[in-house]
Amino acid sequence: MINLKNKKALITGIASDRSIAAGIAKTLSQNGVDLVLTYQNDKLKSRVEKIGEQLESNTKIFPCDLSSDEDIEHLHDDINKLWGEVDIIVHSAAFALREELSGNYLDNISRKGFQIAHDISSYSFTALGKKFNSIINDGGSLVTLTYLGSQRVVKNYNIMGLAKASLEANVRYMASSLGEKNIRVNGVSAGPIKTLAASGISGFGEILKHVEEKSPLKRNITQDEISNTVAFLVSDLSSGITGQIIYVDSGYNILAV
Ligand code: NAD
Ligand code: 0WE
Repeated sequence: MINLKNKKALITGIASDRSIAAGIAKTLSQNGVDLVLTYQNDKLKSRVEKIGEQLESNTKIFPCDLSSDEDIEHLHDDINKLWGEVDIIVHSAAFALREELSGNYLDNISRKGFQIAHDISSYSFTALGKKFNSIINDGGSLVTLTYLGSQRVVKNYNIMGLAKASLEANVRYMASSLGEKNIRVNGVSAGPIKTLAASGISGFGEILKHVEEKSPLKRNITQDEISNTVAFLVSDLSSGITGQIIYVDSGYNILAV
């Protein structure tokens, strides 16, 4: 059975109770995992604190803007003081300029926007692996969240598709890098789900409807289904799995026509 009791997890990417990372925090907490939750900026601090208070296990909250090496270093020092070790790192952050997430890819892309998307959505996972490497325990597990737009052209996903392709390659290279220490690295490719990152995306409602009509399971996925897969990936049940992208998408990715 799944046993995560007294494991220590760092969870990034909570912005609301709908966040995929908030669901992961709830599930890991229910399985006896001690948590550090991070928030991106002061605007999100109280929200993340409130989510932390509602959890069942020991939870600490620290700031971390993942675009800042200084913030990541401070977070490392905070966690090193608190625990001196960590078993689980969940990376659940992505960002691209809003104006580059719609319309024609080549019309709207810029050098700066390209860099920002790759920096926040892919390099930040590398940065966490690099900074925390020396305090991740034997048997540790890193997980990130990705989307099918890395593999196929999804209308309006645009630059985020390239950033997710980079993130998925990152999963493989980080798995190779950390494998000799018995630390595993995997990605969960989630189907569309209504979160802040999805709000205001033009056509998102149609994407949800399309998956409901066409996917093998004929429905959309839930926050809990993502969390349960992450719980599996950070537990010993998945001890032989590393460098993989696991689809939690009602089977949508297998379809052609
Ligand atoms: P969300 O808006 O709740 O979470 C996105 C998080 O990214 C926020 O907490 C935000 O604070 C964080 N973030 C952005 N820039 C940051 C920075 N500079 N420093 C620190 N944190 C930063 O939305 P979500 O849907 O829960 O997204 C989480 C992950 O899941 C993302 O990687 C997203 O690409 C991925 N994903 C989402 C969906 C979906 O349909 N919602 C599907 C597949 C994958
Ligand atoms: O990865 C994502 C979205 C990530 C995202 C969202 C935003 C909105 C606010 C990155 N950057 C920003 N920047 C903002 O200013 N998803 C998988 C959800 C998503 O976004 C889409 C999708 C899907 C699915 C955008 C277009 C088409 C489909």
